Amino acid sequence: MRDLRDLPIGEMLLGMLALAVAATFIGVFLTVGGDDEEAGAENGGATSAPTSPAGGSGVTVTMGDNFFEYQGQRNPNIPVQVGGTGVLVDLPNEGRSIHNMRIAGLDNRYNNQDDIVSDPETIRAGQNGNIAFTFGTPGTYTFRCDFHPDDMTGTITAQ
Ligand SMILES: [Cu+2]
Repeated sequence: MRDLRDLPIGEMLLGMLALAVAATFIGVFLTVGGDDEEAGAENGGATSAPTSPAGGSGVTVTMGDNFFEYQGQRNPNIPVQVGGTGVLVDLPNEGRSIHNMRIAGLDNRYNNQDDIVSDPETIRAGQNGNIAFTFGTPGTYTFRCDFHPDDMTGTITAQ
């Protein structure tokens, strides 16, 4: 090191190295800071401003890109009571994509007559939909988004 420092070219190289290291650190800090801000904004958007339910049982399931969210749980299980006057679920679409909810019904199969589909069937970005159902038989019923059937799923347990 000593020998290197004595040489003018060695000094220059060390100086450049120090500058490069400093620049890297500053760059990293700037990058990390930027990411944090973006992530915070996204999280705030997803969790804040709950939409007040229009009525019924007051259940709100938020739709994002691409997930269902209920009480902070993604692709949730939603417990409901068997029978009664039924359940009305509000479905605000807080994402940018179109979404919907389709409940498979008693046969646990999609795209047949006992399916229950959200109103409207296609809920656009920023739009509110809902879905109403009554389960007279205790059990676990699956639901999904028709547009993102692999990503957006969940279950309703009637008991
Ligand atoms: Cu979807």
